[in-house]
Amino acid sequence: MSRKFGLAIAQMGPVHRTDTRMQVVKRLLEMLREAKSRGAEFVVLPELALTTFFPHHWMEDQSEVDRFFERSMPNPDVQPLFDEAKQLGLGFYLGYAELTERGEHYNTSILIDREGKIVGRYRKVHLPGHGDHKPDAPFQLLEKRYFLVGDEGFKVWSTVGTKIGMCICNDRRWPETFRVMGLQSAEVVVLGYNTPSHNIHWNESPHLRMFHHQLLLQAHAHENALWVGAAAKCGFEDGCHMFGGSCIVAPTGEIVAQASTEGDEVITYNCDLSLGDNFRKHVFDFARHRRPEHYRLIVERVGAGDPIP
Ligand code: CDT
Repeated sequence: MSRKFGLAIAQMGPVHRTDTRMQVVKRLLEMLREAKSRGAEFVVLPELALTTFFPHHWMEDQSEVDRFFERSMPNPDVQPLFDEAKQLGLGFYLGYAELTERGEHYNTSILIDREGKIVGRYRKVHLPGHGDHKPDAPFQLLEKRYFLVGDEGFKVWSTVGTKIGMCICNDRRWPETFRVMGLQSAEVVVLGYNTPSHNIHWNESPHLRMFHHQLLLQAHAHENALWVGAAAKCGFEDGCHMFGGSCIVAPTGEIVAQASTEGDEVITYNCDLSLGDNFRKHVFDFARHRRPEHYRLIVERVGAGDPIP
């Protein structure tokens, strides 16, 4: 029997350095309303949705860095988002920079139920890029400088009528991210991302960047028999072009909805949560077919080493 879940992705065009949180939230409110009018029950917003993707720039003054972080959530700037979503009966995923009471900095996402309550938090585990200054690069990727590695792992929550897990951007490139959530019976995994169209390390065609994004999401969705919803922040932002390609991927591995612009754009799909059942019962029945005794190296080694004898 089919089980329907109205999933929406609210892709964002660029945020400008001079934009206030209130201006950004106004854009998000419009997209929440559009998502609702198209039958959505849950909306995915991007990574670091409230600000520019500031790790593209080197900053030495910590107070300048901290201006991109939220000290509490919800806070007065973001409260209208929580109020409107509750009013519309929508759950949502929001990515933002979190500064804790203990002064720790994380790249964080939260899961909000249809009553406007925060039910889950995820702190990004795979921080891409570098921590050192690369003044000659056209832009930088300083997540290792500005954020700590997330300390709460990959979790799955029973909420908004499904079992839903979260990750953030670079996490989508790692099979472990999705398998850990697949092993917690996730039916949906949602994420936000900011991905530059250009590679600062070697010459790579922009089309390959999009190809890898899609290839990985499609593979992880299928091999874990779950739905994936991915929301970009994209376009030219603060001197860096980031690709769009926000999408919804079915457990079959098919992209069923995809954004066509690099601006604010809502895409929706009425997902059948039971679509993964056949895969879970047969080809990807983990309990019957997985052989963890042969996967020990995955947790025993971090980097690649010599072949085992
Ligand atoms: N935000 C983020 O994690 N971006 C990285 C850029 C890496 S460049 C391939 C990403 O994996 O999309």
